[in-house]
Amino acid sequence: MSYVSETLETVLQKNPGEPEFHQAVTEVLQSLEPVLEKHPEYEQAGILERITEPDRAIRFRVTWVDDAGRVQVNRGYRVQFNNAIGPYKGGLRFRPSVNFGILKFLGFEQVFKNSLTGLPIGGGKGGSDFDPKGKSDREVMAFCQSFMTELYRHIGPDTDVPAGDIGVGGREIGYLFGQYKRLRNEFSGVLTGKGLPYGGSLARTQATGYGLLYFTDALLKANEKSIAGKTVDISGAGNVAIYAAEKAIALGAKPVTMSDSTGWVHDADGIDLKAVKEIKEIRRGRMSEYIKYRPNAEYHEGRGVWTIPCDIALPCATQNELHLEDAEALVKNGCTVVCEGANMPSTLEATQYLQKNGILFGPAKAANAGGVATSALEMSQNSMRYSWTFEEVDQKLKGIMENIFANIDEAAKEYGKPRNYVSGANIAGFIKVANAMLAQGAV
Ligand code: NDP
Ligand code: 2IT
Repeated sequence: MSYVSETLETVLQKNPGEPEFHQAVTEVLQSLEPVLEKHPEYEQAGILERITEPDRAIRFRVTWVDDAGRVQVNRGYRVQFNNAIGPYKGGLRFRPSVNFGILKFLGFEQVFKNSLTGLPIGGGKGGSDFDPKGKSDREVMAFCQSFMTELYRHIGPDTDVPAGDIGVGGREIGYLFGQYKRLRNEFSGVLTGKGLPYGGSLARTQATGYGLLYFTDALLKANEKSIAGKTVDISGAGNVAIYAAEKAIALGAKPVTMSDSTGWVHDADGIDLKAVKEIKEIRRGRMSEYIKYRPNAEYHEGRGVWTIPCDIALPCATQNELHLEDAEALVKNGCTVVCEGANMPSTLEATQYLQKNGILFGPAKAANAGGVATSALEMSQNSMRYSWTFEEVDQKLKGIMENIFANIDEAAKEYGKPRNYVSGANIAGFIKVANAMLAQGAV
């Protein structure tokens, strides 16, 4: 049995009941066969066993009081996966479905994603099963303060720098930062995604979505295609989806779908982003309200975005939201490009089907790295006690995304898998971290 197969078997055995973690590790390790064959020193140093085991995983109780005066209890987590190339870095997710398996998959993916950015950041992820939906601002604040009252002892600007993810946006980061500052009596860049008046970076809000489009543009250009004039299916209606749609429109494409966890809209005339921002960013409402703004659009309960014919599909909601039958529908309807804005939105079967059918497939850890890359730029600005203009940050982001595409394209070719950007991303992301681990000895 090969080193890869042996390690994979052990990982699956040692981490029962964590299907998302199994899925992420399976995909990455399978891509690494040719690298491990060429570099036996990685096996000697136990790199695969180490890189699949988090450095540290913390779980704690979060107690807070709701508006009715009742004491509530949630679980808080932080998975510090790997800090070979920089402090742990990665978002916090607040969603009832959060558990160790999901955070381990996200933390594991983050290690390779952060490596691909070319910036000095390790990988981590955290969060809680707390649901911000339907909570008052005061309840969200009470929760965030209690969450940080435990988390603060494990993080720091040179140790671990959390940020947002599903359910964690500017409001939550503000409350978390305020409590950290109070507990440590320290004003530092311990979180990213901060508000502009207190150390946030211009363009961080837009970065994941914009970055996804810069990446997609680079991928299309390398394959003699362009974005202008294309029809785009987008899923989700959160931070990533909204700014993906905004940049797609700016580049001359037409997004025709968006969704939330209740339902989805199809607007054949092109999504009205002003309406979506008002519903989601200002009122924290539901996509069902979209048809009040656009009576000609359709709203459907459930899932169904991928049934709408498109040229480019951008899944931007959550893991495993694009199934095999969705992949089949996309191919049948003439879609030629899928780039992942969410983390691991395509199942393994869907990914394989899309690749086998000639779809240009941009995997999450490369395509959505613009968010964390801009978080790293926020850390740089905080360290310098300085801020760059929107244009400066946006230009750097664009350069980073173009570089990521060039590097994964190159790695895919070097290891005999041209245009297999899944392999390219896994290989290029892995090599930098593995070499840093080799250099630092058996730690
Ligand atoms: P938001 O909370 O801003 O938005 C999430 C969107 O996805 C909402 O529309 C939400 O619907 C929908 N959604 C969430 N879970 C589900 C589900 N189980 N089924 C259907 N729809 C769902 O999060 P983000 O936009 O920040 O994150 C979206 C994805 O992008 C995640 O996979 C995240 O890990 C990834 N990502 C985020 C980055 C960032 O910088 N924010 C960076 C890189 C990746 P509803 O309103 O009903 O909850
Ligand atoms: O999945 C991700 O890359 C994020 N949620 C962003 C992490 C960050 O530290 O900005």
